[in-house]
Order: sequence, then structure tokens, then C-alpha cells
Amino acid sequence: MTSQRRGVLIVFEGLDRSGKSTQAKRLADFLNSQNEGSAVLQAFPERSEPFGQVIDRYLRREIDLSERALHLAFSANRWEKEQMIRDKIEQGIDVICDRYCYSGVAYSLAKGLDENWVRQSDIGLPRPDVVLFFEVSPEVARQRGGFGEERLETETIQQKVAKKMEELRADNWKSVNADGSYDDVELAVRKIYSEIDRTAPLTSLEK
Ligand code: NYM
Ligand code: MG
Repeated sequence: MTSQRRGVLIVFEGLDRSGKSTQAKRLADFLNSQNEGSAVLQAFPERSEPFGQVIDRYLRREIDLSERALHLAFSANRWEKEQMIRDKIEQGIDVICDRYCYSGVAYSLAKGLDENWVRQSDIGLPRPDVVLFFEVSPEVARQRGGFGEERLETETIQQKVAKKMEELRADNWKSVNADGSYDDVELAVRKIYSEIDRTAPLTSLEK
């Protein structure tokens, strides 16, 4: 048996319109151009999965959900992908997530849910090797065409989420100044990627 290096779990977090989806895709495309099949891109919510479909209908205002039910649906949607993430990483494939549990926690805290309650449902999911925190100034976000049309994309909610996300920062977080050009940001992301230490085993989210 050949021992191969494991893949890494990289999470892109930030507000709507911070450019994180664009950059998550660029990183995945870059890695696959270097070595086909070496990275997969996973967006959360993953709207094609059963819980993701419920979330999608909520965001498009087709159905209503209570705040706690919505929170659990977002978390369940991550559990729908947990085994896939662990399998890829074990196979040496990098998993690049466009949002993860930090969006889940920040949005629910912004709505006033209890912190201990909110954190429970993600405990045990794989812990990212690095969280790229996209920081964009409100002016630049506005120039990019407002936050968006779906539920949760109002400026008031976004400001509260920004504050909560700031409080979630931990030692595996790296700030990315997302006001720069797409090319500059892409280079900054690649630099952070190249510095990830993949010698230690993947861990899980704890309390
Ligand atoms: N969102 C996303 C949450 O409220 N909780 C979560 O756990 C996740 C992953 O979904 N406004 C919110 C943030 C977004 C919305 O995400 C849809 P996107 O990246 O626009 O598809
Ligand atoms: Mg959006």
C-alpha cells in the first residue's frame, strides 16, 4: 500500500457579495488544472440534496420555516455531505467549501438564537484546516450590486452577521482583503493554500 498525503478542507466564509464563491471556484479550477481531479468544490447550502431543497424553497420564499427548524436544516444539509468530505480527504483530494458551519452559526446568532443551542448540531463534522474569511467593505459590496434578492440578504441582517462572524474567528482563520481585484484576491488565496500543513490528521468540530 502506498501512503499518500491527505487532502485538506478549506472553507470560504464571508458576507454575500464578498466574492467568496468566485474565489472558491477559481481555487478549485486552479488545483484541477495543475492536477486533474485533485480538488472538489462544495457549496453550502447544497441545494440538490433533500435538506438543501427545503432550504432553497425557504430562501426563495416558497415555504416558511421556524428559525430553529431552518437552522437544523442548514446543519443537516452539511451532514448530508459529511461522508463525501471525509472520503475525498482520505483519498488525497482537497475539499473546498463555499460556506460551512460558520455561516450557520453566524446567521442564527444574528437572529438571536442561543449560542450553545446553535453550536450543537455541527459538533462532529470535519474541522476545516483553514477558514478564509473574506472581508469586504460595505461600499465595495454595494458597488457589486447590493447583497441580493433572496431572504436574509438585507443590509441589516448582513451587518449583524458580519459582527457575529468576527466573533467566531479562531486560530485556523485567515483574513482575506476582498476589496482587491479578483486576480489579486486569487493570488492571496493561493498563497494561503500553499501554506497549509497537511501532516496532522483531520480533526472534528468540538464543543
Ligand atoms: N446560510 C448559509 C445560512 O443562513 N446558514 C447556513 O448554514 C448556510 C450554509 O444561506 N444568505 C445563508 C447565507 C445565505 C443563504 O447562501 C444562501 P448562498 O451562498 O447565497 O447560496
Ligand atoms: Mg447568496
